[in-house]
Amino acid sequence: MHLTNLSIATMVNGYGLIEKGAVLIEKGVIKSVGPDTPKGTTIDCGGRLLTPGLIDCHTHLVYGGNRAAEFEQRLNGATYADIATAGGGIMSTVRATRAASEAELLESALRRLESLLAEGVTTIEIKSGYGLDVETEVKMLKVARTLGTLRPVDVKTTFLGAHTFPHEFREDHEAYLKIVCDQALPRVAGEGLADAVDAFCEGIAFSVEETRTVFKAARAFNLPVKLHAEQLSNLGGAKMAARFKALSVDHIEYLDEEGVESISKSGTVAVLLPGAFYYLREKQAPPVAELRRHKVPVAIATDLNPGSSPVHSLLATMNMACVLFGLTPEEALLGVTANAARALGLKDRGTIAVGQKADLALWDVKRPGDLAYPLGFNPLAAVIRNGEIIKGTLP
Ligand code: DI6
Ligand code: FE
Repeated sequence: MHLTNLSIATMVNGYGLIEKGAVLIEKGVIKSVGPDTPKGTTIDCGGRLLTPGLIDCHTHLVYGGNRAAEFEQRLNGATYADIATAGGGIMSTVRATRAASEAELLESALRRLESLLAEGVTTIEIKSGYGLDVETEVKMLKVARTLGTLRPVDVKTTFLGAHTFPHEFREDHEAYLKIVCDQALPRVAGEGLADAVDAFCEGIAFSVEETRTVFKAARAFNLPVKLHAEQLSNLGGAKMAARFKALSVDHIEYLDEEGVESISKSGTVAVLLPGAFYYLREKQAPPVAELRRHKVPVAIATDLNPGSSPVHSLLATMNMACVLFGLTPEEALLGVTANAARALGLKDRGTIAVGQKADLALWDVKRPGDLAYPLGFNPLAAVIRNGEIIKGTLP
């Protein structure tokens, strides 16, 4: 397939824009990219914008139940932490997810996945963490894997058994840590159900020490780690994660400069989640200036989850990252392409370059800056995955 008359945002060094460019795809891989050299059969794309397929590198897409009532409670004065402490929050979704069958989880997750795919997403990360017992964690990860066989999308799974302490283990953290490290992890790793391990390091969840225990166990199975860190307070989780060469630290609104320095040294990606910031009406934005100063790669993601971020749009997330955190549209697009790939440890995607997987999105816009600009408008024209058109039509 030889596409011509494109504006190509290669995402190599920023936009890496090639005007009037062409891309040759063979066997699912990008064979050449550069200024127009039309020979042979070509497809004229009418000057449309081509970007890498979008990557949502942090979601909790698989879950049971609904938490709209908590949205109301928060707007009536309760805080996210109040609701969690009273047994709602994550635990409310845990109860619903335990009660749901695999088929039910699959059906509701498919619906959400469709929203993301409609905007050019070709790779998505999905976490467990609403089971908090071995069987339900396994059930969630299996559903996540199945999603990737039912729709044209690559699913990367993350084991988040350390999302919070389930109520039955509220007073005995050690016992739950044993279940996570000695039962769930060996099973999940043994069945190849997880590509990474995550934890929620926060006052209302796991301490830095407890998280370290989980990370040690993950590394023993050769699984890379990532962390929900410094979302509501600065506990120093990101600094500890850097010592484990974490793929990413996510949220990080309260990360201080010392923390930024340590993730800069470890090559860890900073994943910003403006949806959660927006829904929880947080005041403290992540340290964007420090991240820039220390040249930390920044990704952004929906954090799609029923509690803090019922956001089903990566384009809207790009817009929120610009408006709420002051990212430039260029940084926002890097955040859902090149840097999102990096946050998942994927080297074969996220840019348009020779040898990269041909996962591409074609947009009815002329400039890459047009993608983060509107809210609630979807200019997607077509999606190519592994070199095949899976959505829309090429002109
Ligand atoms: N931070 C989040 O954003 C999700 N998990 C986490 O640790 C949300 C969890 C939820 O409220 O269901
Ligand atoms: Fe999250």
